[in-house]
Amino acid sequence: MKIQFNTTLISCLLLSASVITSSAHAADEMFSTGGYAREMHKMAMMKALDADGNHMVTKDEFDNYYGELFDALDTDKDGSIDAKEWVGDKNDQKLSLATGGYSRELRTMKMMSKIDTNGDHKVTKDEFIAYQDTLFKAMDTSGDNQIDPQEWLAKQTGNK
Ligand SMILES: [Ca+2]
Ligand SMILES: [Ca+2]
Ligand SMILES: [Ca+2]
Repeated sequence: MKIQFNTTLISCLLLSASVITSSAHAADEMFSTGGYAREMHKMAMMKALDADGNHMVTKDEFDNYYGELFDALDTDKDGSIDAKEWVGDKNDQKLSLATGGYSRELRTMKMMSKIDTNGDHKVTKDEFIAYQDTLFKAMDTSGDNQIDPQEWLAKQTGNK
């Protein structure tokens, strides 16, 4: 009986360890392109999201920013971003809300397919916000619902 209990306990521990490992792996390898992660983790992007300029990005600031970014990408305002809207004009991909580097790395088909979770070649606001929500949680390593500069610059979400 005692042995069985220990075995159960060990398999529980192993299971939780593998869950942690696979989510870290997901964040690192599957979550974004390396170029996207590199541009996202720059201070200039933190400044773009930190609306009140207090050097912390709260969940509200994050959500507001990505709500506005979605609206900027959904140029025909039909509630979803199709491939044409996503990529934009090749010669003018810069979003006024973001840095040029970030705009360029976001507006790739590779990033679109990562965010288009049901694969219908349209990114709805729900898909967009769900992706950003996962990103926020990955960046907020302390779990206090805001991202400080140290967390922002951390090399964790594929930022190699
Ligand atoms: Ca702030
Ligand atoms: Ca649209
Ligand atoms: Ca979709």
